[in-house]
Amino acid sequence: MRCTRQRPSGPSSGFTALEMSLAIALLAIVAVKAFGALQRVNSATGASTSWVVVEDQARRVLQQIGYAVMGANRETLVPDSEAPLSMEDLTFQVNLGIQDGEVVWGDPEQISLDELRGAVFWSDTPGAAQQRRIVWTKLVAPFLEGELPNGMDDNGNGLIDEKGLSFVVDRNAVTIRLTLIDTDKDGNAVTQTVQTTVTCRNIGEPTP
Ligand SMILES: [Ca+2]
Ligand SMILES: [Ca+2]
Repeated sequence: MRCTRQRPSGPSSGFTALEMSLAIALLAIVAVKAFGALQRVNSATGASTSWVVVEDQARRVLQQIGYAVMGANRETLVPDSEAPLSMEDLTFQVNLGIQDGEVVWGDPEQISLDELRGAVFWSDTPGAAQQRRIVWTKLVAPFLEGELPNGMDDNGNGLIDEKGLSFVVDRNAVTIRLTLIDTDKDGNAVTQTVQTTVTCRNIGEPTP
């Protein structure tokens, strides 16, 4: 008796060309959707990261400026413009401690805005040959958030055309405003504005 092997038939006989085409098409659709979702997640993560970096830097720089101004002698603040005028540079001397019953004042220090570079600098002995200069940030916006260079107070804070860093002195208090701006990886602007008012702790004439 001769046995012959027959090819199985029915659903278990494997994929047909049509089924294979459908499967490939479905896989392609799933892959496209997954890639799109991944791109959206990456984009959101990038924007979030940029925002966090700018916010952290704005708060850190504001704190650095605040600490410096708190240690300054009110009488040494130059200039000392009051609202609606503001200034973007501040020169001062800080209290270094007591020696022989006398307050010892440090050399003049300056916090200044380099508008072209969008940078805030701290420096000591401004104008001297051996001046130290340290960059605190390079993300300063040309003007405070919401402000335009038009001779008007666009953002309603009582100041006219204030820059991305501004100081306003009111008796012993100094209000510091700062707007940082950067772009995320998609080219969208990321802006953070912070503000604080600190009081100069030291009143009185510095040592000449
Ligand atoms: Ca304003
Ligand atoms: Ca304006």
